[in-house]
Amino acid sequence: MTDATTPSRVSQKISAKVWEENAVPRHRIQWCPGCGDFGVLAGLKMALTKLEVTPYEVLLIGGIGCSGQIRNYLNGNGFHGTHGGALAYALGAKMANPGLTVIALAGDGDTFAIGVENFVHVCRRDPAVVLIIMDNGVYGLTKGQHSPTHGRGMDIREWSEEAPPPFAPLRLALTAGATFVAQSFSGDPRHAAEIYAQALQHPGFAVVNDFSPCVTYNKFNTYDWYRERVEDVPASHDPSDFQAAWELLNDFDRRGRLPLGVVYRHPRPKKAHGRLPIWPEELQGADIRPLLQMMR
Ligand SMILES: Cc1ncc(C[n+]2csc(CCOP(=O)(O)OP(=O)(O)O)c2C)c(N)n1
Ligand code: SF4
Repeated sequence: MTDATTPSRVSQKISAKVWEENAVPRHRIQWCPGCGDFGVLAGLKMALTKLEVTPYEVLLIGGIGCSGQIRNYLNGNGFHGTHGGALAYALGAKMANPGLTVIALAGDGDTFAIGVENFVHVCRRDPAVVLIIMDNGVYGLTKGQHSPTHGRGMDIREWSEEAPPPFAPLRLALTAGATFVAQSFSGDPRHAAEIYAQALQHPGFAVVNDFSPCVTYNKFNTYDWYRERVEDVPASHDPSDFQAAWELLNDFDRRGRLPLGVVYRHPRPKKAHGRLPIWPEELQGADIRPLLQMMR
């Protein structure tokens, strides 16, 4: 923690249970049985436990969608924002309190449709915030309409104006300037946990696109469909090489495969939050009570 107003880091061993206290109990989780978002929840819990992060050090920001519910299923400070707004809140929270570990948890519709301008500009600004996208190719909460990532793996002849070609999350993140770009799969929460842990340790904006099947509305991109296509980023890949990251995506596309792992990690020296205006001094001693009163 870098902020004098927040408690110092507890160095005791953190058990996974700490992430379940005060959270909605497992039997009351609203997701459909088998939803990919369970894998993200498990992976994130593992990553936070492994890094011995405590709930009071974390701010979890959910978007609106089935995905955004994940925030309620974990202990920790939380905020449920508007559809498409998770990253705007994340950026603001990080600027106000750089000591917080800020994790935005959003759907693919949330991120790449209504929230796409937030996504692009947060990539440019590069705050030390983690974004995990639960990418299921549909709007789950509103009953399965096509999202921008819909159609992944479809025959090119099936694309039409109504169903245009699917969005490419990793390519957009790279182009817009994200400094950590990775992909995971809910069907393998242990592997996802490793990726999340790396994202949490990254000193800039970390994007993890997680293939998180919607078992109710997306009958095409199923767990089996993914299992047949995902492939680990080869150990020989140098994620610090932007050109190599782009070539890797080209190679996977050509072979009809989907990369899992860290595709790009900018090699800049660690200078936490150096690229972001931070106002802890201005905020210290500020009286926000009138503002809160006004909003009641
Ligand atoms: C401004 C606004 N527009 C539309 C909606 C309706 N809405 C709620 S959730 C949702 C889509 C959710 O899809 P996605 O972000 O992919 O998440 P998922 O439910 O698949 O996890 C939409 C369009 C809303 N709540 N607010
Ligand atoms: S509708 Fe889809 S995304 Fe929503 S909880 Fe059910 S399986 Fe998950």
